[in-house]
Amino acid sequence: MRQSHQLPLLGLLLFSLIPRQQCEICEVSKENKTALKPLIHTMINSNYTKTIHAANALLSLRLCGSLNQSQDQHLTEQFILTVNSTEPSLTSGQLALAILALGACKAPDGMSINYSELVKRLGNKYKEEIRNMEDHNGNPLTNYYQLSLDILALCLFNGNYSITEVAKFFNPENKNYYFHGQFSVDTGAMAVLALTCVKNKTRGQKQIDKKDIENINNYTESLINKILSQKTENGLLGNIYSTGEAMQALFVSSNYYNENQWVCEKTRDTVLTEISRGAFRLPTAAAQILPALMGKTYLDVNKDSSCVYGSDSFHTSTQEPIVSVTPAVSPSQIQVNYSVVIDNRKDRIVVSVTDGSVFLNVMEQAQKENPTLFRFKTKETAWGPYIISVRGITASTNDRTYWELRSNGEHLNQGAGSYVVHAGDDLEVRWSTY
Ligand code: CBY
Repeated sequence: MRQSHQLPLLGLLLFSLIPRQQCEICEVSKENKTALKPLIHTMINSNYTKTIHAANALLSLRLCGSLNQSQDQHLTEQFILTVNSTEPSLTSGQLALAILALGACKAPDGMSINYSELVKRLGNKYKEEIRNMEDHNGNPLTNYYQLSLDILALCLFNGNYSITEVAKFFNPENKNYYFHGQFSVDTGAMAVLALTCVKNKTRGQKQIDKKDIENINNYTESLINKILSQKTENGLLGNIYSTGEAMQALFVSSNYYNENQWVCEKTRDTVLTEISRGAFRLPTAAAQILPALMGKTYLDVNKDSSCVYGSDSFHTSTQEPIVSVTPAVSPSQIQVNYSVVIDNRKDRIVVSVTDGSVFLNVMEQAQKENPTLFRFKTKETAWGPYIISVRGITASTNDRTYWELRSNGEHLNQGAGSYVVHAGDDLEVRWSTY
């Protein structure tokens, strides 16, 4: 055999001997990319109740190169204005997400973003989270998902944080990773991304305590195992809404698990089926699943790398809406049971709502019929309305209390504004601790 023929073979042999890559991905093939169009369409054409709730979508769209240049210019410009005017009232995680979105790639021409100021403010918000944990029995102002976002943004944008503190707080046994004793895959995934960034950054730095690095390595491994232990038969990680970020976590830590522990393609194909069933109609849901399907992770955020721009096929609202077919006949009424449960007391009402109503509509109807028993208040979030209080009893992160949504005895995976009720459902809001 001539040498020129041997070279490719030798290359192949060497390649097969290389240990598993740091980043193992299974992005959607070129031919299947059209399956992702509804996600992009949802993110671009949604009406966000507040611009800050578009942070996740902007991050995702910019990271995946799904905008054209003028869309990027327009959306980023609007977003900068919002961040600057609302910054004091943002939670730490909201500001972290905003920084990630703005710095996903190089800012459009003519826009100056004062990253160091934003990052300094994020550092302060992160400190307030830690202070709250010290004062309130280890409970942060928000939650560990947001603390992980904070660390991720501080790490990627050269902010201040203590590695020793990270190594102390992000122990997988910490109660903040669990709701009702169940490991939160969303939270664990975000923590893996944050810890991976921190670990990557310590490479080559001599003054770092070896013990901290060892802990961070062990914690990452344990978090990955916990995420994989929540794999369902059809390949989802946790539930459909945690799967995207869990995939990102698995992409960046493939040296912590074996090939036989996770078949990425199976997860991806289940997600693609769920897209066609309309599971990602909320822009935030779409935003959190898209990067993984495009083979991207939040660790790819880089304010100095040029943005990639796609075609402008999603520019106008002339695009067909994804579903929403208006029925010719007026919708029929259905009856559902609705209860407010506080400890052993249960107040029940039967209400009639139009077919296709969501949980929130049922609560509104009950409130109308009996405000004394069924009055409630909501707060807008990136996932839609969150029930903060019922009958004057208000959820509290310091006490780890909240109003849990249940249907037919089961904990719901969707919020009050999304869960479509069925005739005869036994709906419940239950005063719970997590
Ligand atoms: N984002 C956050 O701060 C939220 C982090 C998150 C882990 C989030 C899920 C995951 C994500 N990807 O964004 C989260 N939920 C948290 C932390 C919480 C707690 C909020 C209080 C706190 N400590 O900050 C709490 C109270 C445990 C909680 N979620 C409650 C609920 C229920 C809300 C009910 C209500 N009162 O309105 C509900 C509906 C569960 C229930 N049956 O009661 C709920 N969460 C759900 C369903 C969800 C998923 C939403 C899915 C959907 N399609 O709507 C979720 C994605 C999410 C948002 N919660 Co919480 C988890 C999932 O199912 N995979 C950062 C910020 C900047 O945006």
